Formats: sequence, C-alpha cells, structure tokens
Amino acid sequence: RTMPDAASETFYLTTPIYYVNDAPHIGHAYTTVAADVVTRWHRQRQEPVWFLTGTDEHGQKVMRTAEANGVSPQEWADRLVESSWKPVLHTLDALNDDFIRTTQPRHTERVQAFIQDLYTKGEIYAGSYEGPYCVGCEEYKLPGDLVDGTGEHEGQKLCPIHGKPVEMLSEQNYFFKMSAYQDRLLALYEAHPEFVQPASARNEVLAFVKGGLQDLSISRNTFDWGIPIPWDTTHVLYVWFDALLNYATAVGLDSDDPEQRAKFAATWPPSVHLVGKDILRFHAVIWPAMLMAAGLPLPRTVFAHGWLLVGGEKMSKSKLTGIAPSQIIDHFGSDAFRYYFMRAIAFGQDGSFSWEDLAARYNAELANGFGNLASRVAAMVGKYYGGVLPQAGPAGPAEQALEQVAAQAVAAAEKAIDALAIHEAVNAVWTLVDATNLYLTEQEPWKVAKADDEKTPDGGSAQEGRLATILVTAAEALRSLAVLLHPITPKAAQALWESLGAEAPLGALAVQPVDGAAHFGVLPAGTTVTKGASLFPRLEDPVTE
Ligand code: ME8
Repeated sequence: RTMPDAASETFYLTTPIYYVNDAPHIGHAYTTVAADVVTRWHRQRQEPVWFLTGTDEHGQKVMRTAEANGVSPQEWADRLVESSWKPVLHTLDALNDDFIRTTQPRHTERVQAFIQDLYTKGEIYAGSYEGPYCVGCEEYKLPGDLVDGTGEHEGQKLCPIHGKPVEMLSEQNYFFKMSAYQDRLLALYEAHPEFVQPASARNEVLAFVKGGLQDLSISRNTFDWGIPIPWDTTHVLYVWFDALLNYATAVGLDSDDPEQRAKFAATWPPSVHLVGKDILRFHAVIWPAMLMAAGLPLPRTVFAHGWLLVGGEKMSKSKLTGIAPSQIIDHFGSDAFRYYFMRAIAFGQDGSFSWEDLAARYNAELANGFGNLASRVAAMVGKYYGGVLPQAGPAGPAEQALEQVAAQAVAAAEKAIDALAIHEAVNAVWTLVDATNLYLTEQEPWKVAKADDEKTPDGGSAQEGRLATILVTAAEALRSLAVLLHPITPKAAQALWESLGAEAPLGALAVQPVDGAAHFGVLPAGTTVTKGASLFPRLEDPVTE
C-alpha cells in the first residue's frame, strides 16, 4: 500500500502552498506557471486532471509579519490571500482547480485527525528539543547546515539561505519517529528512481538520508499561531507537518462526506509535487515518511526545479531582489511571461532573470518568429483569396516534410512533458515555428502569385494550384501551433485559433487533443481566415525599468 504503483486515473499536480508573509514574486510565479503549463498539456491529452495550489498560513514567520503590521495573523492572511495570492493566478492565466488555505476547517480538522492517528499508532512521542531554528525557512537546522557570520553577524551562526542568524530553541516538543523510516525511504528511492527528480535532486536526497535521519520535532509551545495538538492543546503543530498535509486534505483525506471520499479515491496519490529545490527535503524525506506512517499511497514524483537568480543570488523579497509578476506582465503580457520563463531556463536548473534577455527573446522569437508568421499567412490568404481558404492541390515533398516536422514536434514535446523537461517541450514546438517560416521563405508564395498572374489565359502552368497548396499548408501548420502553444501561451493560441476560423473550441475544457497537431489536412476549404490584431506586437523600447 505504501508504494507509488497504485496510480489513480487523475493526473494530480500540486505547487507548494506559499507563505502569506509577503506578496508573490516571480519565483513563486515560476512554479505556478510551470504547473499550469504541464496540467494544461495533460488536459489537452484529454486526461482527468487536478491542479492544486494554495497558501501556507501558520507558523512564526507569518505570525511575526502580522504583528509587525499590527493585525491578527488571520486578518493578515485573509488580506494577503485576497489582495495578492488569488489575483496573481488570474494575472498569470493559471487554471487551478482548487485553492487550499491551511486555516480552512477542511484542512485543520483533517490534520488533527491525521496526527491523532499517528499518536495512537505510537509514531509520535514527547521529548525535548534543543538546537538552532531558522524562522525564514521554518526549519530545525543541524549545526552542519549553518555558516559563520561576518561583519554585523560576526560570531553568529547564519542560515545559508536567508543569511540571517538562527534562533536557539529549547522546548518540550512532540517528536515524529522519522529515524525509523531511513531504510524504507532508501528502498523507495531505489525501487522508484522517478520518485525524486531531476537526478541532481535525487542524489542530494540519497546522500542526506544515507547520512542518517533524526526524529523530527513536530510541535511548538512558545507561540500559538498553528493547529492545536489534539491531545495537548498547549502545543501547536510544526508548520511543515501542517503544510505538507494540504495535498491530502484538499482532495478529501478521511472525509465523512461521500463526495469527498470519491474525490480522494479518484485523485490520490499525487502524480507530481512541483517544488523549488529549497524545499526538496521536506517533500522527498519528511512527507513520504509521514505517509508511510499513516499507511497511505505515496506520490509518484517530487520534482525540484532550480532557483531564479538575480545578481547570482536566489531572488527573494527579504533581500529586496523580488520582482512582482505584474512588473513584467503589465508590459509584455502573460503569454510572454509564461513563454519566457518556460523556454529560457532549463527546468530543474537555476537560471538568471534579465530584462534584456526577456526583451530580446520577446522580439526575436515571439514578435518576429511567431507573431509575424501568423499575420503574414493571414494577410496572404486575405490578399490572394479574399480571406477564404482555397482548395489545396496535391502535397509535394516540401509539404510532406513540413507535416513531418509537425509530427516530430508533437512526439518530442509529449516526451519532454512526461519528463517535466518543459523547456524541451517549448523548443520542440518551436521547431515547427522555424520550419514554417523556412517553408514560406523557400516556397515564395508571393512569387508564385506573380507567376500565376502572368500566366497565359489558354493554358494552365506547372504552378497550377501551387499558391493554394502553399497557403493552406502554412495555415495547417498554424493550426497545429495553436494547439501546441495553447498550454504555453493560451491567449495567443486562442486568438490564432479564432483567426483560422476553426469552429471547435480550443479552450482548456473542450480541447483540441495534442495528437491532432501532428496531422495536416484538417481545415476545410472555404474556412474564413481573418487577420486579427498582432499576436505579439514588436516592442520598440521593450525595457522600461
Ligand atoms: O516554502 N526561484 O513557501 P514559500 C524559483 N510554505 N522558485 C522560487 C523562488 C526563486 N527565487 N522563490 C520562491 C514555502 N520560489 C512553504 C511551502 S509546501 C507544503 C509549503 C518558489 O512561499 C519555489 O516553488 O517560501 C519554492 O519552493 C517556493 O516558491 C517557496 O515558497
């Protein structure tokens, strides 16, 4: 029961639930966009999909932020969720199915039942903890995790992620017997190499667990912003034990409600937990140990992506390097935001953000490469055929080759999505953009049109029907691109789809299946092709910062 084999029908993907101590920056948006691209892709394969995101609202970090702002933690959380965390999903064009908040009763009640069960089973015991704690990470640290401070922090031990002094705790706590799970975890990583991805993350986790596991302190009794421990309400649950359970409570763990029970059966276990590498150990070590203790099936994959860096450091609000998604989206649009971060950074590795790189890719790839292609084809159908798609003649070698590129792009992108190599999926789709541009350059439809004009009235030329064939083929390539780009740049894909007069909806709920993009010959003669507004207007001064 504890092995990840028992997959449900549903492709269930989660993002981390984000702390509400601050508003989202582009690091958070990066994970959410990746999650949205992958789930849209799976929807477009017509699989059942569940995409969960939400907010992590308990713990000292949020409590202190609320205090500093002179409001209660609950008021603070409510304010941030409504003003920032929910709206940013709309800004990013993310189609999440649910949004869990850890202060919701559906979560707190089930979390209490879960830990009571572990306590009853003897998995939790009372003890005392003495050691360093980083409130920024909300994590108990080992002395070896820390670095020596310099300058104003001379003589202090610092958290390497936050660069701030850790706090020394000395508390009576409850402990989870995590050390007992070392062998079972190692067996899991061995039997299921796909459990932790990419390989660099798997190696880190293996080395960490092989080094031995300590029991985990799972309660705090020096503050009260958390879920009370049911058998000892002077303690609140450690925020990470609380937070990790969101993935299960949100889909109906241990609910009495029949509808929720059915939801859990259809959804559990998760297919992919997408996380940043900062929180890999929580997801790849503590979380499976918790599920093993409870006897629940394990997620299939924890995928840790890299960090967005600014000036070589992990971008963060606390270091004032955080950039709000709207700073980029107001200027470039949500499609360009999604495209840029998914293509420019190898998913799984760190990547540096720069305005110059974003602007250069926007103009070269989106405006000139793709947007211009779409408007040229629509303009030529308008000019030569009054905006009505003609009947194509027989496909020659160039047409067959382009259709072959489309088929290969679909196959390569599908494979890349399954491996969560999102950047490779975008690259694969772009081979079709490039090949279609090249096809037009080589076939020179404008010259064919001119030759047709000069043709003698009594005899057909060898070029007969060629112009129609070229433009219909280009339109078919665009139709494929609209389907393939829908998960990545949904707004532009929808606009392109409509400009091709395609009648069936492209939208995420009534989708054109991905594999339909591998074939041409779908758009019927007589289809109205309209040249709408430019999909990605060229920006003359793309950087305003
Ligand atoms: O850790 N680059 O929440 P959090 C890339 N509440 N991704 C980044 C990033 C960056 N510079 N900065 C943040 C928590 N992220 C916990 C999670 S889950 C049960 C609880 C993304 O608000 C990345 O996904 O600190 C990272 O793991 C997450 O935001 C951390 O968000």
